[in-house]
Amino acid sequence: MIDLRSDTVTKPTEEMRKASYEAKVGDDVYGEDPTVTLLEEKAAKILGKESALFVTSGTQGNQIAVLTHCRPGNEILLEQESHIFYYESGAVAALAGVQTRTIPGINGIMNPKDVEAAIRGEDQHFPETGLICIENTHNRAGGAVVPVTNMAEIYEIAQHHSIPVHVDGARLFNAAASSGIPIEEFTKHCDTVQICLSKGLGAPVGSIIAGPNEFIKRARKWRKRLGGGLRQVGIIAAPGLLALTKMTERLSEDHANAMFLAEGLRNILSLKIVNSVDTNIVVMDVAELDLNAEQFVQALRDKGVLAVTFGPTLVRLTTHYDVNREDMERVITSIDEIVNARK
Ligand code: TLP
Repeated sequence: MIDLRSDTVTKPTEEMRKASYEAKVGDDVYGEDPTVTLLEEKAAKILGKESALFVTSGTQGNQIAVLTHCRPGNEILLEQESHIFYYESGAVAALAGVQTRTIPGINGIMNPKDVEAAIRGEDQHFPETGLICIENTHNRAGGAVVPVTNMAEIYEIAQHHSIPVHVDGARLFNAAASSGIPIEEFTKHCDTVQICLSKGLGAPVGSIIAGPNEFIKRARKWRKRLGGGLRQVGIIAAPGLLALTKMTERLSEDHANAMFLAEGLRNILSLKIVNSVDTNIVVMDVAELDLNAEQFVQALRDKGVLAVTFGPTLVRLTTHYDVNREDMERVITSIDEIVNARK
């Protein structure tokens, strides 16, 4: 099977498995796990923030950020297709007790004017705007890169209104690799950021949230409340360290594979690539084939390729460390066969 469902499917490398085996560990709730401490220190430095916290998943990291920034009854502003809104099972409502105000973006990019217009005033009828979230790269916009300039404009507005900004940077290293701009140029335009170690970077588990010392201290308490205080966590932090230090440089290979795949698919008439393919995600529309996305995904599965539906007629293909150029060629051939069989 060629698994293009997500970059979350990558298996840890031999080096990661060995690092887990050899990791120095201790009880991290006592602050005694040297490996996770090293990972948190390194991550804070790379992300240009005072402190960082290891969490179990991107969802947990985003939720801890919302819980730490907001109070129940707050309103948070976020792009209408953002992961926090679309894919986190309503957690911001269920856990933090905040309501969402969504802003339609173009390619995942919110117009700073729309963000400013959505910030609430003093009227007693209004909820307080507690947080602005930006997602970069933007998953449902097909891995689109949100430009540093857009983040800077939104951050300036947020600071003017004393509202914090959180970046869901599950794939922020992809944004940095694609644009050739260092990651700290992105992260300097937010208060807090969440990055995933277990997507394109290949670690088996884990995310990082980074921000000011005082924020991370409170976030640590929220992590504990959620049952995320872990003990000999060095076992899983050790692969995370390798992900952070050794895997970021190679993300451009995934981007090149996605571009190659998109090019091949563009040559197939009656298929439409609907995203800009900035990074490792290709989204195609199969409407013209008279198939819905589910039927197309099943047809692909029958040919040994795994993909996910992304809308009634949209299918997402994601490249990652465990697939190569040859796999891309096979996927193009398989899709070509499915399309030809419909003629
Ligand atoms: N995204 C997953 C699914 O949940 C949709 C995927 O396959 O793309 N932020 C963004 C932008 C994400 O894309 C994801 C995962 C998360 C947060 C959550 O990360 P995890 O899965 O570690 O909770």
